[in-house]
Amino acid sequence: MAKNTTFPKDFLWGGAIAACQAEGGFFEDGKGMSVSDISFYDPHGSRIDLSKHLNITSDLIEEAVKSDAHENYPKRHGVDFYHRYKEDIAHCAEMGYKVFRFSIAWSRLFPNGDEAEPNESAFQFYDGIFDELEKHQIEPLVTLSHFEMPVHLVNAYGGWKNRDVISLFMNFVNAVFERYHHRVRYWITFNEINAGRFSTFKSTGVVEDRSENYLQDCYQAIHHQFVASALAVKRLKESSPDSQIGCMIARLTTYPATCHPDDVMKTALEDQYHNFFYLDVMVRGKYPTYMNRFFEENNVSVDVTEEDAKILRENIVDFISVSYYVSAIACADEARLESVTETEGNLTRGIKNPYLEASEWGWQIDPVGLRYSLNTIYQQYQKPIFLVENGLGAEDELTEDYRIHDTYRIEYLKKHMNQIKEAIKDGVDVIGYTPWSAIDIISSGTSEISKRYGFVYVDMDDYGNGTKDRYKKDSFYWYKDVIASNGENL
Ligand code: BGP
Repeated sequence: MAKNTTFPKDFLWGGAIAACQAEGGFFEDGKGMSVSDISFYDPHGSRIDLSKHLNITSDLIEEAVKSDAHENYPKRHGVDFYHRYKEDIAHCAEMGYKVFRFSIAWSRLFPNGDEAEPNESAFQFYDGIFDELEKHQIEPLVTLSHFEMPVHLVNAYGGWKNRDVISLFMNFVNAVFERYHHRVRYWITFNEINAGRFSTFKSTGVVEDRSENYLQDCYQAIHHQFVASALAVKRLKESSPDSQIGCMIARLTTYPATCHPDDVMKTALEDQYHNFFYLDVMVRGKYPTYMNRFFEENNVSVDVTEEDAKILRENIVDFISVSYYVSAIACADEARLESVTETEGNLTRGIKNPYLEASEWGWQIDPVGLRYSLNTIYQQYQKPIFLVENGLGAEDELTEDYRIHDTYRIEYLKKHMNQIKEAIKDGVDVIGYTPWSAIDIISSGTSEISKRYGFVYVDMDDYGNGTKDRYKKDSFYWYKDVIASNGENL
């Protein structure tokens, strides 16, 4: 390994997946249906307007729950990680991973979510993953909740807006910690907890056509997740005081459209409301005062009990994890702009930045934005930062000789890794990097596999047809070399 590298010598290089997008195994172990198993694939859907996927109605839920087909619900078959995890983890080991990020599906361990005891046979599957990681000396980085809430809790309880779900989630957390606390050094509680505002159904199970005051229900649900996250910190520290547990947000980086003070002010407020609010609660242990104005102006009144406030105060996280893909633009008065074109991004849509290229899905590619994002978070909290998602979704082509020349993905990752280096030189304590994704998996937003992110290609189409065989992409060999040089050979 190269000497005096910019990346710390114990930097946690790896890759990430999520149970709901990779496992499949929909009919195995008595797994229950999760909110992600409702996500549908629409062959005629737009790639740059995801509104249809975000507006989950009661009719849609009812139709999906009645159907046990998987062709139109691709997350039900995933990429068959359930049966191929040994091969997939061996590929991670071949790349030299130090860490592998994955989630444990709540609806596999507790099919309905309100059972008193976990589904023992589901543990066998996760035991196998931990054994395989141990065999290859790869650290597990486990996400407790990655859009895998049992859909029964949506229909019978109303999802996270119901305070009872906190204790039901803690039954799941207790069962997971009891079984695995001694095998895991790094935990994340909720994947992109700010998705509760922007991808609400997937993240909290709140359904708009069942809400009197939708925004109220969104923030009450997020509050219950804050409390559950803090209780998980408390519970983990009781059994493994040395384990590290982090929160996670999607870093929704926004720039002012112009230097007009109104645009700058709007950007600052959006940063507070959509990023720092969540970190303030989970890193500082209390609601920030700027949210009082936001809640008042939006007719929201979150019920925070004395007990809640005490739990939040006494159980803050050890590290901050973020996903970073894109940046966006905020403008207080679009009439001021010569041209306004909207574009898609992770969780939110925004105005197109004329200085940035975009992917085929409209996601604006902004490597410098990553350095900016890491600096702004670290300046606020001085907590270690784990970059647990970053990658380029793109159409890849499998050649006759089973190669995938994804030079565009290598370019994307190289530019972003260079900016992580810059942030480290700026004094930011970045502890690890798990690009999205270790292998091609089902898109969270559109349920396509065609939006490929992996270092390993999966031979499958958007309906789940194909051999599901794995093929190493050019980026697989490139990343292997990056890890071997601890980030010097970019
Ligand atoms: C984030 C999710 C990931 C991943 C990523 C990319 O919101 O945490 O699960 O999917 O988005 O989004 P997509 O798969 O829609 O391109």
